[in-house]
Amino acid sequence: MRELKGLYSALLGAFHEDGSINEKGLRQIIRHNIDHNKMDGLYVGGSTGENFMLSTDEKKRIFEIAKDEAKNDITLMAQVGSINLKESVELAKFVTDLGYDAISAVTPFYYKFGFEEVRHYYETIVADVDTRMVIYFIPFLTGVNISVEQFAKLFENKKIVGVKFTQGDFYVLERMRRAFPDKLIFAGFDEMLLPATVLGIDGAIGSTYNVNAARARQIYDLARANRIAEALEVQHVTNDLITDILDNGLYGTIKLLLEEQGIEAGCCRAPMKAYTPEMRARAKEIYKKYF
Ligand code: HMN
Repeated sequence: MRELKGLYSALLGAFHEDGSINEKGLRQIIRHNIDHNKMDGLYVGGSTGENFMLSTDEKKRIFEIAKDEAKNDITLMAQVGSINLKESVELAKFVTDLGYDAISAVTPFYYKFGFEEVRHYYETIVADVDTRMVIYFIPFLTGVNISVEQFAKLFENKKIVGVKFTQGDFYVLERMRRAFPDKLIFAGFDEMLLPATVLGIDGAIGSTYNVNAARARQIYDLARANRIAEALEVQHVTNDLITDILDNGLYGTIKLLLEEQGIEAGCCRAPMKAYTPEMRARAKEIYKKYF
């Protein structure tokens, strides 16, 4: 079984202007993450992949393309969560058959699901697949909170091996590390990679690693070697970059930065907005400033 620890790029979606999948661009982004960024893993079908705006068939196609392009060159984790539980179950089987190393699922969102419903959701997704599940915990987007005690209940299922922790409350992160030394904790906020690493995470999954992999690797390695002052210098530059990216439109700007490196990263999918000339010009400035 393949090691799941390490740094993952959350794979971007590449789309044509009409919203269809840009397969060539997607393959280039995948290769860039493997060959140039030297990432340990790819998180396919997450927020960064604009997954929640896609049909089931489109999600499957992206999972297929990623596996076909990556083969066994990198660890592959597939985000299969959806508030359509039947779809999640179908996707979990689909990616497991494709040979993905692990699955992940966002907490069910939109309706205010109670904990027993959340638990039933995870138990149902993993029931018939022989794989490992990483819970995708992102309360600021889903509105769903899970307490440390509730995580303990979810983790009773041995197939549920970890959590992608995308939350700014590091008291909770510390409590999670303390409570679950044998579970995998992945940090989800790139701007807090250094403090998360100090607290003992097992890896990190992020959108900006598609373009900022070298600095992320430095932060992660320096922090683990206890060279905190040096890691902080790199985190400062990284956060200047992330602030500029967020100001200009998160996923679009990352794609435009990839475009500057000759990668056909394509457009975002509506209802995300199309690029404006100003946004393109600003992305060029950001590229010059940081790369
Ligand atoms: C995913 O599901 O695609 C990623 O794992 C999400 C990841 O946690 C990113 N979060 C969101 O985009 C909501 C971060 O990398 C984030 O983009 C970054 O820290 C900038 O805020």
